[in-house]
Amino acid sequence: MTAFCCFFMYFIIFFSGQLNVASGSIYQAGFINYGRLYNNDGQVCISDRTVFKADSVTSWVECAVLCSNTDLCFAIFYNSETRKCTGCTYFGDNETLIDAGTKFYSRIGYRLIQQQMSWTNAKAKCLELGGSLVSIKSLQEHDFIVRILSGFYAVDTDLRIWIGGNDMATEGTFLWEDETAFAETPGATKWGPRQPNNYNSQDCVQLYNEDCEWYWNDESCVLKLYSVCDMN
Ligand SMILES: [Ca+2]
Ligand SMILES: [Ca+2]
Repeated sequence: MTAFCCFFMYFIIFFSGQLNVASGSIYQAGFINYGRLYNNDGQVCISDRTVFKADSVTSWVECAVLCSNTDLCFAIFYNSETRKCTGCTYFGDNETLIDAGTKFYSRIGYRLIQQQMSWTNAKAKCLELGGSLVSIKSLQEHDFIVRILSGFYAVDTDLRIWIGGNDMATEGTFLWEDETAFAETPGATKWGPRQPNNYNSQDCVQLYNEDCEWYWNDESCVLKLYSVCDMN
């Protein structure tokens, strides 16, 4: 029953991905779409390209999640002051600004590195590419990342992914790549059952899938895994 549930869910995700390729050309294999790209100087989602509008959205990530849950949505405009989020099928040039300060988000936000590396080498790889090993600061961001990873998991059920958390400096105190502590975003963690357990001195945080759900686990840093870079 569990296997069937997974199969069905991943079929839908794969189908959505292929729809993006056909219609938007924003999706790239190995990349997770949506991310800060540039200010929207002169670019808006005009009415016949708008697929939804939402107010009181708390972050661009939440706006991107709304977009990824909406058919035919390939790009977003988000204003962090007015909290307005607009999803569109595409965008045009030389059109009027929606609101000053609105930013356009699309294309590369997170990058899945499909090379198996130790946590330290994965961190170095992200830096080399101009990003950093991903820090996950909200459950919305977690959901957004794993929603796309699930497409890769469908073809590799051993898939486990390095993310930017570790407790190398002080046992039990997990920090993200920007040195902020997990404890600073309470309620935003997604530890798996009985994790973190520091089993045989585990100091690096991975994403893993269990019964169709993605969780965090502390793991030995020398293990060689895929990883996700934040390219923003
Ligand atoms: Ca540890
Ligand atoms: Ca563990």
